[in-house]
Amino acid sequence: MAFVERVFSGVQPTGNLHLGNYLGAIVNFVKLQDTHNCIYCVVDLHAITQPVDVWGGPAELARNIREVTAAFIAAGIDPKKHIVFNQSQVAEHAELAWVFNCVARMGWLNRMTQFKEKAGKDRENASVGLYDYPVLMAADILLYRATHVPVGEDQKQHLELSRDIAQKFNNDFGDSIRKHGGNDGLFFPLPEPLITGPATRVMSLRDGTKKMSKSDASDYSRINLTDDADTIAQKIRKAKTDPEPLPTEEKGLEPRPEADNLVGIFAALSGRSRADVLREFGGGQFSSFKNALVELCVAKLSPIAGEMKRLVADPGHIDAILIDGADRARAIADETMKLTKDIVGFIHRR
Ligand code: AQP
Repeated sequence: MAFVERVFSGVQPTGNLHLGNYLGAIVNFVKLQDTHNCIYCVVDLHAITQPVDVWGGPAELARNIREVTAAFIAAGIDPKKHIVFNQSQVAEHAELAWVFNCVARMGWLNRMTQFKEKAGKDRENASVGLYDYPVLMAADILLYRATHVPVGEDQKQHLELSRDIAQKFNNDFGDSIRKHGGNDGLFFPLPEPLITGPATRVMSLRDGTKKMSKSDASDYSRINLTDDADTIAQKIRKAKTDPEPLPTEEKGLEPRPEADNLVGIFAALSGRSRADVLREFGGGQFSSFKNALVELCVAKLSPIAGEMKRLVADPGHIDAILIDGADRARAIADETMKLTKDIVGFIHRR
């Protein structure tokens, strides 16, 4: 029996929400609302896996949770038709993560490149939560038995781990799953990553070989969703390029990561292909292309920034949206958790 299609994805409230988060994830969240039931989560339990100075402490965390929620809504996510909530309000995320901790293997987690990058050289000092991050992510998705997960390219490996965990759980408990009437011995679906669009990996404006990232020390490396028009213009004008004119064909972008990145951003924001963008700007200087990119970025992002500002000015309204979303998410999560307990053999109140 096939699983009912359901979309789940999350964004961490760690500040500096940027164009990469928007083009790699949020734009696709918005599109999927037309075809799927969607659950979009502000993953605050993930945020605290980093040192406190990275996520900013309690007041900053609450502010960032509301800001990500505002970005979802300002970008076009409808919290009435779909579900928008913050992770820590649904305790089953942590509960299922514990079960999955006992399914996932150390060897699988040891291969996760994000942990290696984020822990850096001082691995002994990284939190256990940072190491366990991908297991919690598997729980986030599978708690809703989600079948599709829109993410940026950097999350591909974690999605593969979620599939491995789902598969091992289904294998380990196959007989019990059948006994409890589950889907021909399949309880959890193997979630599919949706890594789509021309900007699945937006790069830093200062270094075309590095991902645009919230935690980059230089604010000039990224365009934040809250940047005003002047700041966007300054950042794009200062963005690193090379001395050559833009190529006329896509192939010419291959050895030029900064040019490729800017053309990719233009393509994604305008809904055109890279080839089409190069047909218009190829052979020309970066300065005129950058002027057009500034205009496009400001036209697309300013209304979102304005709406975010309006929404965060009313925290009570945002909190009510999150509480309502959490109530609806919990109803689904509770059902999955009860069935999981039956399958594993835990005694519980029905
Ligand atoms: N540069 C990017 N290009 C395309 N997609 C991106 N995403 C992140 N950066 C890019 C996608 O945005 C979604 C939310 O990301 P996240 O908040 O969960 O965390 P992250 O991937 O750790 O984001 P950052 O900005 O890169 O933060 P730091 O600096 O902490 O590493 C995800 O779908 C992600 O793929």
